[in-house]
Amino acid sequence: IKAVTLLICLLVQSSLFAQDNLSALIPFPNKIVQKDMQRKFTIAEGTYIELSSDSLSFEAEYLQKMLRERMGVTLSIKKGPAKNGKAIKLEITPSIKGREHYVLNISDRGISVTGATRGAVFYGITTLDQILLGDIINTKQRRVSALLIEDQPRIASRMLMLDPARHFLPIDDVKLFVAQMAKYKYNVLQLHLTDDQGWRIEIKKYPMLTDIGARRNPKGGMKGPDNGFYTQEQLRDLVRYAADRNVEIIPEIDIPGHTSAIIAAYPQLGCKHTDTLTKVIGKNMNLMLCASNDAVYEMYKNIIGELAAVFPSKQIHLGGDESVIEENWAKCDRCQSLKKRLNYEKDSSLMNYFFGKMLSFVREEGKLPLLWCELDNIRLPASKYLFSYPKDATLISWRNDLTPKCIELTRQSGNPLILAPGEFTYFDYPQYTNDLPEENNWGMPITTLKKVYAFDPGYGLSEQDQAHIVGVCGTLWGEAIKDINRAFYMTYPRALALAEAGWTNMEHRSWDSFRDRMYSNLSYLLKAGVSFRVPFELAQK
Ligand code: TNX
Repeated sequence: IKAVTLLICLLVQSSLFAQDNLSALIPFPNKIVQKDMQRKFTIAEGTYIELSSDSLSFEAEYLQKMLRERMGVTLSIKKGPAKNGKAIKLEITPSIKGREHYVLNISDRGISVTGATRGAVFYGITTLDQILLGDIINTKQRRVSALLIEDQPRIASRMLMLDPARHFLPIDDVKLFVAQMAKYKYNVLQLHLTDDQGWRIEIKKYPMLTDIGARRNPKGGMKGPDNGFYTQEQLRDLVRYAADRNVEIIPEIDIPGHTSAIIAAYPQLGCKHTDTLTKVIGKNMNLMLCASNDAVYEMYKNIIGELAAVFPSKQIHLGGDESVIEENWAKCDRCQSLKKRLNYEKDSSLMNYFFGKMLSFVREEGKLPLLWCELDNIRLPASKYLFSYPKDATLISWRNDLTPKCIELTRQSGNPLILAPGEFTYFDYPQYTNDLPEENNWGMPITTLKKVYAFDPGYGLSEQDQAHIVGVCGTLWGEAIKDINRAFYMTYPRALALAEAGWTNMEHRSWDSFRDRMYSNLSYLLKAGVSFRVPFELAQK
């Protein structure tokens, strides 16, 4: 039924809307200099892909494959200047300012894609890909209309978050996810590697973390969806795969809450530990690492060391969300004496002690910390007894009601902020009434496609007041995500809307235009085997 409805939807839409060289561009570019559309570059037998240096060979092959799929031609790849000028040139031009700023120039004599980095050149290619996707008739005739695009993003970090901790996703599925997000110019994947339901990264010094912690269902061997982990080798390979597509992987190991899996493997790390604990992995345990236990710090120092060696990202995400202090630290004798010794009034102030240590391990590895903007529910104004974020931490906001507070907190403190407000960017929220066959974590809230598109990462603040907002993140918690099809279904098409919210300046954004540009992208996703929710409601109106 879904497929038939989709086809009808696509047919109706494609007859209603123009198919031209701008009609599939998502995110929409920030600067387009439209040229005479009658002038066209024809891709013929002798046309080849020319690259300025070997460092662009991945991009050249990516372009070659893309042209083969779109136009049925296989162009050869050469280094150095094109003899007859009939080339698609890829070039690194250091003088272009901006790491992701690309210039795509299509004239009747050739095409050039330039930028200061490989990532920028890659983005020029993804834009060209969408030009061909939209301009059906010219593409069929192997022609591309003249056009000049000089484009760069509004927001530096355009992120999606995957949660293979709750349900394991095999590494090849994570790669598929990365390949798709890269097409829409997302540049960071936050990988939530540890939680109550699973420990998903091999740590060589502590094999029990995965022997026990990666098995939510102790009967299932290491087979998914509940069991499984990534070897460091697999993760290194993933990092390279993503880097080729200008995607950085930021690993998250969530502490001090969300730690049932590690505590199941090493019960002595928790505040309350009983013999029954060892085999139970899963939420509702409300367990926390014990702030007063030196073994916790020793172990995490080593874990962070191994993590830092696998992921070249400058940042390590240490979580910090949803700690149940009352049930853990407040009831733990050793924590209470530590609190007295430190002269703290509140149990929550132990967070300062806990993260003081954990963040120093991150810094020792030459990395910067990332934390959920939630510790102690950021009850403002911060007093010395509450947790205060160190200057080098980037924060990521999540709960709807906390986002304005987080913006204000970071505006004052100067900490960089990534926005992931639930009502705009949580992709585990339903997309439309009753569209979730599986149990949903959240119940009430619904994040429609239109709502995501309405997201303004500047929150309507003055340019100065939003200067510290460095990222947006589409967050997909995994409690109800049993496999990659489900992950895609919840992510798309909402991720298209968020991609544009993160990349395109407000003055170039329009819902009507986005909606029209979305349809050809849905047909692309269908062909690529990427599941998505059909936004029936848009066609019905
Ligand atoms: C809260 S949002 C969480 C996640 C859960 C989610 C849904 C956030 C920082 N933490 O651990 O997956 O609720 O249950």
